[in-house]
Amino acid sequence: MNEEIIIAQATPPGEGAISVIRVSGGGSINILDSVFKGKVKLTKAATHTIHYGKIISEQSEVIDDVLVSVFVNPNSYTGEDSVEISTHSSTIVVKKIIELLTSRGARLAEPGEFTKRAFLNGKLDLAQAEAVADIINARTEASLRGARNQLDGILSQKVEELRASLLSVSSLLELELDFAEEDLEFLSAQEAIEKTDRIILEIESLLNTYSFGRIIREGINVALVGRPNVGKSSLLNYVLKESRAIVSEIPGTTRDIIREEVSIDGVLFRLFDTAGIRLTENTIEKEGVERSREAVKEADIVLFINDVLDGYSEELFNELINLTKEEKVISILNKIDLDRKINIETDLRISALTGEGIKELFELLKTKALGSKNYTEKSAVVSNIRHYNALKKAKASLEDAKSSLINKMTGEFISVDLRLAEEHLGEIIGKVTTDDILNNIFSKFCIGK
Ligand SMILES: Nc1nc2c(ncn2[C@@H]2O[C@H](COP(=O)(O)OP(=O)(O)OP(=O)(O)O)[C@@H](O)[C@H]2O)c(=O)[nH]1
Ligand SMILES: [Mg+2]
Repeated sequence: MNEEIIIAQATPPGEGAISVIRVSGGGSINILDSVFKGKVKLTKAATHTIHYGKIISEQSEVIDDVLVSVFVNPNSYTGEDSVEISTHSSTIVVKKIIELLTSRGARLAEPGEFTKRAFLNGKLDLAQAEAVADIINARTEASLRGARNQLDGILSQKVEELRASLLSVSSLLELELDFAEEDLEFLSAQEAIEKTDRIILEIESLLNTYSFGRIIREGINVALVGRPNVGKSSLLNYVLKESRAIVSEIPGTTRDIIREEVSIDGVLFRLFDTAGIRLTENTIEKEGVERSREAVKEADIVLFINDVLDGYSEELFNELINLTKEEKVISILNKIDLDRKINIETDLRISALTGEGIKELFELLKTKALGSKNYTEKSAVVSNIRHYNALKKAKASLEDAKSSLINKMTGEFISVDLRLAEEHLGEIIGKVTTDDILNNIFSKFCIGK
């Protein structure tokens, strides 16, 4: 148990109805008690009870009327004795209470330190601790659901299962090593290869969830590109249901990238309206066109917009597929309200004026983004690059182990690789960590979490 008492404001700074100050660590209830005047002594209070009282300064002044929630270890978020003080939301009140308690031995918490302690005290594993940050950052219902699953331990459970299967193979192999002289066979090489293969396949299917998981967690970047005047900004405005970008009949209206977010069926799409791509002598427009090209390179999906007036630009399409993968490009014919009979092949025909075809565009965006796979609420999904990399390393170690088995190498070789694979899996849930990994993860949290 960590005996240092940490303190931080858990609510955002600024004015509001209530601010919450969090204090955690052995002795935190005592130090609060020493400045608290209420009906009961907090040190005598049962866990999970709330107490009304006043916080009294060193000069015996009332700083504020507060409600104190008491959590007695191990039944708290951090697993330690903790209190949460709800004050009137005033920057001064919060500052004075924090100063008072730091003068009595608490110290300011680092970002994510409460959650880090929850992890170190075994309340959460590492993947679950990361899910806490994901919940805070979730912008859509789907990303919230994904983070919830991870906090509920669905990914962790899957990783534990993989580790357990791995352990069963390696312990049988170790036995094999121990009794090598006695000609006892606990696991035939063939069986070991099959078991290893099965684990590799399971890791692979977990790895395959990453593109889905990442998009659910982070959203997807969509660039709207095309020749000038084809209706890129009009499409952006239609989707946002507001007149966000300037639209005009003059080609070259948009110069800068306009970035807006929209959530479609719970998935976050980040739309980038860009300058129409053409040869131009105008330095400002030229810079805009350069930015359009950059946007194409960075996009997960490129909406290549053409219109019925100018027709399809084969030349620009070729330029785009030099900048990005062809499968990322969706070609669109806009302004079909002007000519419904026109004979031009594109993935979609729309009108940014009337909204025709926009529903189909959303559908296509969703399938393109998420793939056809539909992971259920209960399936383990990888959404974090750290987990993805650890799984990839585990898979590589298992493949090494497998080829050692095939090549009839001695047991030690195989055991080393199996142990490595197990460690890589352990990194995901924090069975194996380093200070670097922990600092990297928790420093991205906010203070007070
Ligand atoms: N009839 C019709 N007109 C459209 C449609 N979409 C856009 N327009 C018109 O086409 C013109 C150009 O539209 P913008 O949205 O500014 O085109 P853009 O692609 O953003 O143009 P730049 O920013 O100059 O590259 C405007 O006059 C729009 O009103 C459509 O679906 N149907
Ligand atoms: Mg525009």
